[in-house]
Amino acid sequence: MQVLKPIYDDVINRNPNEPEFHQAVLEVLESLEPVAKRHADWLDAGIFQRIVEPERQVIFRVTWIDDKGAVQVNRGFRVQFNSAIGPYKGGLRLHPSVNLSVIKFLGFEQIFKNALTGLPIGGGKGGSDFNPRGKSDRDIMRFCQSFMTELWRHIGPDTDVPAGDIGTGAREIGYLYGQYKRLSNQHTGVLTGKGLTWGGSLGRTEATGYGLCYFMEEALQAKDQSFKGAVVAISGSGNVAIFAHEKATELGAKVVTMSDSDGFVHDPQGIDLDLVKEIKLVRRGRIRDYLKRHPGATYGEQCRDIWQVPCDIALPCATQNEIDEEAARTLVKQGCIAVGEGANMPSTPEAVKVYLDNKIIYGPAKAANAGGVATSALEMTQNSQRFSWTFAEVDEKLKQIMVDIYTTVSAAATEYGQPDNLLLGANIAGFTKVATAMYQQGIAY
Ligand code: NDP
Ligand code: 2IT
Repeated sequence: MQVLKPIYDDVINRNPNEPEFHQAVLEVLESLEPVAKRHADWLDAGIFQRIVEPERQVIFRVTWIDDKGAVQVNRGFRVQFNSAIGPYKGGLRLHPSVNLSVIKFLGFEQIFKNALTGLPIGGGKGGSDFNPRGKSDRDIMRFCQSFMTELWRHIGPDTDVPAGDIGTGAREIGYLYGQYKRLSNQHTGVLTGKGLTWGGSLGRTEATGYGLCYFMEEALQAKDQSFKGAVVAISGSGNVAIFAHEKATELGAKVVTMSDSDGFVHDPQGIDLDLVKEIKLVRRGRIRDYLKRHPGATYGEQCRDIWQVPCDIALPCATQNEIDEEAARTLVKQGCIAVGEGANMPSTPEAVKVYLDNKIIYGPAKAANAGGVATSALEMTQNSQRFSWTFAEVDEKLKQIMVDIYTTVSAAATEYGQPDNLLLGANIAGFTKVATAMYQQGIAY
């Protein structure tokens, strides 16, 4: 990095103790160096400095009373990063590891991902360090209500539209929406991932995992490869992982691993998805329970050892930095030909270098997992029209969006001289759209 190095240094100095945010910014700025060299106008207009600074950040106290009557205090976040091309849009993460750095890295990535969808949505992210694990439905409800009691004044269907992420699924969106409606006296598309009888879109639940497979199938076919007959390793067993498994299997692959934060299962016969759905979605249990019904499978307690299982295609769908350099090298050594990121930033920068050096077909998160937020934008469209599309209509649109993202990203990578580097292509194509909008909208003095 040369031209953009001072901007990166400034990010480090002004945002101390935010390693995940630094990591996400570095990855994008490195890709943008050739863009900065071509665009003196964008440098002059301070686009690069502006895009790494959130437009607004809200941090708030969330107090709630647990089942035992004890007072609990959590911290809530909403980072409204960039609204150049549409209202802020992005999920809410509920996990004890949540802090400002995590929310800022996710919000920053979201800007470019959302631009790649081709739909009018800006970038934002939020969440809390609340730990939903082991909590009763009533605890979850009281937390969500208290969280929304502050958040509601900062969001709106044309301002900022939150959705799900880790720890936030259909149940939480329901409680959040109920509280928003109570406070605002309005029934609007202020959240996505809503229930199907009150404004939700068919296909949103499946969209991130399905979209990941549509994107990867396109990238694989460009290299005369396919999911058909492939052995696939998936990490995670939540929303993204489950529907990635479903679509990969439909496309002819055999998925042999899934995991949660305690460990992973390896079933060489192919993971029984109905059982995983029952364990994780119905019972909210642990993935190790899989062995009770499939004693031929094995269980490993170290999540990262999942990447030692030989596979043709790896789909990390759990969390950030779950594949490091060593895991990436193991994947390559064992014959893995493709990595598609369902999770956000699941690969460390060193792991990404291993993929690129070894000509792995690499689908970076902001392109490969954009199907979820794209379908959220389709939910917003349906809400505005007060109309709903069929599952087949939504799924067809999702598929086309993922094919279009692949085409856009691949074309940008080719234009900048590295046709196989989809990360470079995704960063440049996403940035170009947002930068153009920011430039045209002028500078606020
Ligand atoms: P869920 O909460 O439904 O599932 C998360 C899964 O990942 C669970 O199996 C969870 O295990 C596991 N996990 C979470 N944290 C860790 C950790 N620190 N170490 C190991 N395993 C972990 O979330 P989603 O499926 O929605 O999200 C998964 C990833 O996909 C995230 O990176 C998210 O940002 C990204 N994503 C989600 C989209 C969506 O539409 N939902 C869209 C685009 C990206 P456990 O059950 O033990 O907690
Ligand atoms: O990371 C993501 O893109 C999401 N969690 C989905 C966000 C959304 O608004 O649907």
